[in-house]
Parts: sequence; C-alpha cells; structure tokens
Amino acid sequence: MCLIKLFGINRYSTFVHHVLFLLLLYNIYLTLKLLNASSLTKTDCINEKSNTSYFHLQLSSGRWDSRRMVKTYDNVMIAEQKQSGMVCLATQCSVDRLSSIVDMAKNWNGPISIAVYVAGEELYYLQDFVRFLRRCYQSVHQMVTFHLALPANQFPKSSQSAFTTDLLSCHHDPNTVLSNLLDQLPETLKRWRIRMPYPQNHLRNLARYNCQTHYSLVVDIDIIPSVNSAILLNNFLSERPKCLKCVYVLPTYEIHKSAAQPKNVSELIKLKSAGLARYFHVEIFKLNQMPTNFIMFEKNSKKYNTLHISHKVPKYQLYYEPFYISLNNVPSYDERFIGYGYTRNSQVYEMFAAKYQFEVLANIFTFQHNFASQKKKSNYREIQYAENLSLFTKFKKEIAARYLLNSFQ
Ligand SMILES: *[C@@H]1O[C@H](CO)[C@@H](O)[C@H](O)[C@H]1NC(C)=O
Ligand SMILES: *[C@@H]1O[C@H](CO)[C@@H](O)[C@H](O)[C@H]1NC(C)=O
Ligand SMILES: CC(=O)N[C@H]1CO[C@H](CO)[C@@H](O)[C@@H]1O
Repeated sequence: MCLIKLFGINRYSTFVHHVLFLLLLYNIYLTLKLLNASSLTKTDCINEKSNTSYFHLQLSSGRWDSRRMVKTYDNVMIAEQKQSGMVCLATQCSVDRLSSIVDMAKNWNGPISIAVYVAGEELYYLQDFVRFLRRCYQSVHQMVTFHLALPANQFPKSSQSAFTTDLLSCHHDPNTVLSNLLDQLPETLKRWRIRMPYPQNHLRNLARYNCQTHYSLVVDIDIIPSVNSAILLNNFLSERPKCLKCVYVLPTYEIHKSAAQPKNVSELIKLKSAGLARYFHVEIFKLNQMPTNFIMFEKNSKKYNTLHISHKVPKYQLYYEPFYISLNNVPSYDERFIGYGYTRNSQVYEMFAAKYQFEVLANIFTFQHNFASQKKKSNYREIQYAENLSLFTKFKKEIAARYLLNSFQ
C-alpha cells in the first residue's frame, strides 16, 4: 500500500512538473505578447497625441443658447493659479484678436476669464495658439481661463489639434504666430468671417458668469487696464462697505500707437497734452463716454495719488457705454443683439433703469492702444447697426414695462 502510495505521489509530482513547465511556456508567451502590445500602445499614443484636442472639450456636449445659434463650453483650459482676490476681468474676442490677451494679462495681474468665438477649422489653430501663449507667457499660463462659443452654422467637425507650435521660439511676436496660423484657414471660412454676425453679448455673458470672484470687470479684448489694476482694486474693494447697487467706472482713453503705454494718470495726462492720448471714441461716437467726465477724473486723480472714488455719474445719457466693475447681480447682456450696435449700451441702459449708481474711480483707467477712426468702420458694421436699431426701440419699451417707468430716455 505504502509503495503504491509512494509511486502514486511520484507520478503525481511528475504530472505537476509537466503542468508547471507548460505554465512557464505560457507565461513566456504572454510576456512576449504583452511586450509586443506595449510597443503598439506606444505608437498609438503618438498618433493619438496628434489627433486629440488640447482643450478639455467634447463637441457633442456643451450648452446651447435659447435660439440654438451658439453653443458654449466652459473652462476648456483652466488657469494654473486658482482665481482669488475680489475681482476678475471678463473679456471676449474672435480668434484673430486673441493676441491682445498678452498685454491685458500683464497689466491686469489677476484672474481673467475669456470667451473666444471660434468657427469651423479655427478651433484647430486656436488650440495651437493657446498652447504657444501658455508656454511663452507666464501671466497667460497662470491667470487666464478659456471658454468657447461655437456657431451652429460653422460648427467644427473635430476638436483635434496638431501641436504645430511646440517647437516655435518664444521670441516670435504673438501677432505674427497667430496670423501665420490663420492664413492656413480654408478660403470659404475666411470669407465667412468677414461678415459673420459676432454674438458679442453671448460671449460677454459666458466670460462674466465664469468669473469666480465677487466682482467682475467686463471689457472688450482691446481695452487694456492700467498697470496692476487687479491688485489695486483688491485693496480698494475689500475696504468698501457692501453696496449692492454701486458700480465703479474705469475711464477709457485711446493711446496713439506710437506712444508707450502710460504707467499712471500723470503719464496719461502728459500724453494727452502731446496729442498722443484722447478720450475713448471721442472722434467716432462722443456720446459713448461723455457722462464719465474725464476732466473731473484727471483733476481728482492728481489730488490724491491713490485709488479712490473720484465722483458719481450724475445722470444717464442715452448711448453711454462705460467699462465698469460690478457684482454679478447686474442685468445680463441681451443675447438678441448680435453683431454690431446696441450690445453693450442696451445693458447699461437697463442698469440705469434698475437704479444702479455709477461711480468713477480715480488713479486707475483703461485704454485702447490705437486711435479709433471713422474711416475704419466698415460698411457691413453700419448695416448690422441699422438692423439692430429697431430691436433697441423695442428693448426700451420692454425695460420701461419691466421697471415700471412711465417714460425713460
Ligand atoms: C488623424 O485622424 C485623421 C482622421 O480623423 C486621419 O486621417 C489621420 O491619419 C490621423 N493622423 C494620425 C497621425 O494618426
Ligand atoms: C508716474 O510714473 C512715472 C514713471 O514711472 C513716475 O516717474 C512718476 O513718479 C509717477 N507719478 C505718480 C504720480 O505716481
Ligand atoms: C433684431 C435684429 O434685427 N437683430 C439683428 C442685428 O444685426 C445682426 C447683424 O446684421 C442681425 O443678424 C440681427 O438679426
């Protein structure tokens, strides 16, 4: 019995050896297979990289506006630094104007929320450009968070990006980098862009509602704040008593292209005396800024050297369009206004109807680094303007009804 048992065990162990050997062979086979597979994965990754989007973006999601004309995406690229402080700058542009973000971020020196309007193949080049900006400009990388708005009738087919700017030296001028990228757009899209009705108010809302701070300053992309504005405003706003209906105006100037950026109001006034600075839109549309009272702003800025309230705007004038800091409780921008005309001033109109108090700040300002001229206003803009005039008339009646006003301007 014992022998048989022993024999049995022996046979059993030989069997185990065979199995182990087979397992070993199988293991080697699997390892080889795995190695092979991993080298495959590697090449897949390379292909994948050149075929994925740089933005956090899934075209099939997103949020439509009420007319399904524009689809928006929040936070496709988030600033490295968490939004902090009292105030965020909210701005918007079409892809071709994005270079201005460099000067804006440098001067503002605080959180920025930007909404970019991007059509068709532009999405491809926009991603490469944002990649360039984030690699080459610390302030963009640290402080700018991007959102997108896409037109339904020129919707991109894919969100892939090519990573073509990765080897470009940072010495290249961002304007040149961008225009070289956009030169490659298909001709049909280039032609479409010239006349596209730009949904400014959708973009302003998108940028503003993505600000994480209590206050926001909504400006157009070419309106640059004076040096360290966010930092100065943090001090000012944190010391202000809570006021739900106070908004703070930053006066806006035009600075001639040939002049260097003014660092403070005394430099600004010097430029003005030399004919190199003037009030914003003074040539093309004076009513746009007049109630701000620039003379008073300049006088009060000289008086004390710190950021303070210069004066209140005494009363509304039709077409007043200041850039101002407010809480998020202000009326949103009416998205029925598309293209040029009545986009920003319809919102300001409602602010006055709702009895917001505009107060002009001293020792802080905004500027466009260019003299605006009448000639540059193009024909198609005039047409959009006229079309929207009839809507503005209707809008005014609605506002009168909403705020129970018998008559308003
Ligand atoms: C990227 O995707 C396109 C189709 O979407 C394909 O034609 C192309 O070969 C892909 N490129 C790479 C490098 O895989
Ligand atoms: C304005 O800036 C200039 C140049 O930086 C400086 O010399 C001047 O003292 C400043 N003026 C005021 C009032 O801060
Ligand atoms: C209501 C209205 O007329 N809106 C128009 C404003 O202008 C743009 C551009 O011409 C038109 O597309 C809108 O329909």
